[in-house]
Amino acid sequence: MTAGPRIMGIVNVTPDSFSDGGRYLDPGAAVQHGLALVAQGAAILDVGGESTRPGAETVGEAVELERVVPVLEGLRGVGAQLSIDTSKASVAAAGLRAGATLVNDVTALRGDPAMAGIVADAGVDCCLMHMLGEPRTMQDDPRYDDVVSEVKAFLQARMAAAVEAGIAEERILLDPGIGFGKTLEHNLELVRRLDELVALGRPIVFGASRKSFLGQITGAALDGRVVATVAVNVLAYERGASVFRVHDVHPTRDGLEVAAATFSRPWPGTTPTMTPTR
Ligand code: PMM
Repeated sequence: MTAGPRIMGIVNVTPDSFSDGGRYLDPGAAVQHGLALVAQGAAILDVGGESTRPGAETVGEAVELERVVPVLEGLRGVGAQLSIDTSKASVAAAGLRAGATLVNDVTALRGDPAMAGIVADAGVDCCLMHMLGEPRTMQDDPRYDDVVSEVKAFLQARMAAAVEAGIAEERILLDPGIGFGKTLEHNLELVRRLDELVALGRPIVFGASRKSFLGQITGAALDGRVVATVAVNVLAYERGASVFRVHDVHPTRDGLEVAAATFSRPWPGTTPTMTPTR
């Protein structure tokens, strides 16, 4: 297991994701996009068929399966770990059969009672993310007494529940859920105090790519947020994040290479994680 930052390239097979919705709805286009992200330096590809942007409606299982399975099958063996971004156990199971070895569940195993068992039985990696509320309403006036302490307590509890369900702790990644029920100030506080989440001992996944708080700071529209995305990812690396979920892989890789050359760090945890199991 090499230390150093890992980039998770985003492959959204959706008509309505906030920044790239509709662009890769065709499976062939999504596979080509994934290949390009690997060539740019993505170690992981996160394939999702349901948008979780603020206000998004849920999609049915059949639609989600139809979107993600052909894309995962087309990306199998391309040299990156494949991640399935879903909160449905049936979609996760199909994704694992199609080659994924990481389940990225934005509900942290709360969305579907069968999810924890699927992950435990398959022995694969699993990302547990914090979200306040649900995507449809999460940005309606989110409030915390102390956002970092509350996110930390949540992640600790979800990690305990996952272990209780039979998921090995070494397989777990944690994510503060940037933009999921958080104001601009909440997101910035999470970056400033990310080291408090790193103290949980598991790799931290950081997903701020092109998100609206970056637009609030810079005034930039979606595709003008690349530099802001690189900047916040470099800051998160410096504070201890390990996995960087982004749309813009090449510029993020350049930024993280500089950050990692300056502050090298071992991979968190004692046991190797995130090695493809098949
Ligand atoms: N953000 C989105 C979707 N999935 N998963 C994790 N683990 N962390 C995130 O921050 C995250 C996610 C929403 O962004 P998108 O619409 O660009 O995929």
